[in-house]
Amino acid sequence: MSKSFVVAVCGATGAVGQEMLKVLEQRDFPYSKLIPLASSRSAGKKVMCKGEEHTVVELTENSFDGVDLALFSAGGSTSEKFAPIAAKAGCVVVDNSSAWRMNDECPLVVPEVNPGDLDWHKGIIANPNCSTIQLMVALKPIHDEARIKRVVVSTYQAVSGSGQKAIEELENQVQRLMSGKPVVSDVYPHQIAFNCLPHIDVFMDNGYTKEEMKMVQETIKIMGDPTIKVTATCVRVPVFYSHSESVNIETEEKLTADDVRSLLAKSPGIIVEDFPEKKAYPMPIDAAGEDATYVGRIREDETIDNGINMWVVSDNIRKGAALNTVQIAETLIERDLVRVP
Ligand code: NAP
Ligand code: 12T
Repeated sequence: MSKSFVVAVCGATGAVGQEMLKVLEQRDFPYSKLIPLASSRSAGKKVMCKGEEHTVVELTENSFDGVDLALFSAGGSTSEKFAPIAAKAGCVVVDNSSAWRMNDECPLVVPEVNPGDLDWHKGIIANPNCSTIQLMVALKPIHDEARIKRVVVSTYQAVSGSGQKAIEELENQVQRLMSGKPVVSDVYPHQIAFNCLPHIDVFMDNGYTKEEMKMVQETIKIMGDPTIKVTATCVRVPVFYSHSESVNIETEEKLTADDVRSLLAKSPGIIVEDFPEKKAYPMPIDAAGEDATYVGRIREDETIDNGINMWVVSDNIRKGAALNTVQIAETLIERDLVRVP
């Protein structure tokens, strides 16, 4: 990567934006200029990247003049309004919100799975939901090998997925409960400390939550295969970083547990950690701060002919958001696609 780009990070003060700056630094992303954007609340604040201090600038309609690439994580309504403005100014947008994911004009990309979809971008590329991304990394090699017919997934999702305020809410509730004080819930509808909430994002008319339906619909778009059936239950748990998923898979062709272990061990972005005799399996506290998607507890489902159960864990703020976004940007550069057609 010899060329350098003017890069804007929109939402640079948030949980995802801060991690984006860290990932840009760790991967030595080739920017010639970095512009951190946020609301007027944070304008003037300082953020760090590659050892240099940058002043946060308020996001406005003129923020994207002369910008090559914009990484958005400032909420759905901000993306809805400003992503088209950025694209119109000739800037390629990689968006983390759910605003553009199901739009037919926008590729929805996990670089290990469907990098080719970047070829048809028209200026706005969507980053999938965090729970979908780690599921796709783990399912793609299995689908290629044995064709997946149906997936039943239950998630155990960290509070960092709902932003900086939710991280503080869990911290505060734990402290208050341990000192005998009543808890306050602002971000979540109920106490999250020492609890589980089977409710992420809003409820839909069919009784599922929007988070559950994102997993169903985004899987089909990313895999490019409308025949894969997914059904999901999404649960918020009192974990700070990394989502965990219990995944039951039914395939067309038979795969043994050993087949799945060796297949996943050689697949990009995956680390297999599956040694029950050593009590070794993926856990959110170990995956936090890491890049890989960890897979363990791989077993044959003994109730059907071709079934596999497994446990999939990844840092929701890194692979689930910031890292996947930066990997999309790197892939755009590799493929010479940093231009709006
Ligand atoms: P957060 O910690 O609450 O941060 C929000 C960021 O957006 C802050 O930088 C905030 O700036 C900025 N912002 C808010 N309103 C704005 C406005 N009107 N104009 C400009 N900037 C504004 O939230 P987060 O967890 O980082 O999440 C941010 C986004 O990423 C959300 O859209 C969320 O859906 C998405 N996300 C996606 C995934 C995924 O599944 N891929 C995972 C997590 C989050 P101030 O400092 O000025 O308030
Ligand atoms: N409600 O980007 O609360 O669609 O964990 C990501 C995370 C929405 C999204 C969460 C959410 C998204 C959450």
